Amino acid sequence: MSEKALVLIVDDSPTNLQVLASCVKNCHRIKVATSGEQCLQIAQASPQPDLILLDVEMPGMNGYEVCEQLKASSLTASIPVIFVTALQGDEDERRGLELGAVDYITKPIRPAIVIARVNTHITLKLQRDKLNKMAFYDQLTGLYNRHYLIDVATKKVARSLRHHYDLWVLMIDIDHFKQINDNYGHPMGDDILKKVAEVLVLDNRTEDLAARFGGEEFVVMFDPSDDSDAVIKAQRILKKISKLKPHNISVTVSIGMAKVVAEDGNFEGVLKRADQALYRAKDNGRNRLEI
Ligand code: GH3
Ligand code: MG
Ligand code: MG
Ligand code: MG
Ligand code: MG
Repeated sequence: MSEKALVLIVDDSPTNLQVLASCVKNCHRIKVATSGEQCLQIAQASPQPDLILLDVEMPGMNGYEVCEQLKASSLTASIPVIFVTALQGDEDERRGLELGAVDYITKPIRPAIVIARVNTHITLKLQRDKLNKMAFYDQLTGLYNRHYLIDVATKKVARSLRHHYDLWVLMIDIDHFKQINDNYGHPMGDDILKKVAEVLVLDNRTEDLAARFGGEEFVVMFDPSDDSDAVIKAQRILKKISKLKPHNISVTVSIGMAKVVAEDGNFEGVLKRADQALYRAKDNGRNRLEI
């Protein structure tokens, strides 16, 4: 059996809605929509459905148009769609599958088959979600991982160079973290990594990026209104972390910061300069920032 999920059932006929709902509702939570337009609205809102059962023939937008729009938006593209329709022709089915639907069920429906197919696709969807989460996020801190950072940061740097707006990179490294591990144990070290990560997340605006670069090193990227705004943000992070005192342990970080310039060429270039600045911050006494 698949896990309990949220299924959106879309059909203009109340009778069809009822029949489909009675199939699915024992296994899953359901939402219903009576038009294509309503389906798009519900699909975008949180919590998003894990699967959509979609009628084809409806007044207003038909199911094919709805499916096309769902697949065109990054917000809804990963929601599996199963057409449930009276259209029996090969051509109709081919069209539905080509538009990105995972399955095509014809009416009159056979409840046991509907449930089996729904469960199969929900299992696959939830597995895919889990894999995506593992691919993008650091398990310990919940921040983006290095792999995702490099992917997104590369694009961010290219965009900032093309459109000539400022983009800053902070390389943040916990001071004497090895001693913290040695003195208080690795599990305590892990907890401190989480607490430091929380500060970075809370300080961020939604468009900023915070990632765990590795071990006890973090990268933050953001586009401030001006250079002093960038320094203020870095100082604020320094101060917030030094005031944390998790478990009454004194924890500080050093920050190296760099603004993307054309000579950097790419993310690797600007990251190298942020890393050099970090070395200076360490050399100059730690718990400080250098540009
Ligand atoms: P510095 O101020 O020069 O940065 O000193 P440091 O001790 O922080 O630097 P160093 O690079 O020598 O040590 C980093 C330590 O971070 C060593 C490693 O055991 C620890 N570390 C890396 N990843 C983790 C982790 O996931 N959990 C814990 N608890 N420790 C980690
Ligand atoms: Mg219909
Ligand atoms: Mg380090
Ligand atoms: Mg080190
Ligand atoms: Mg360190």
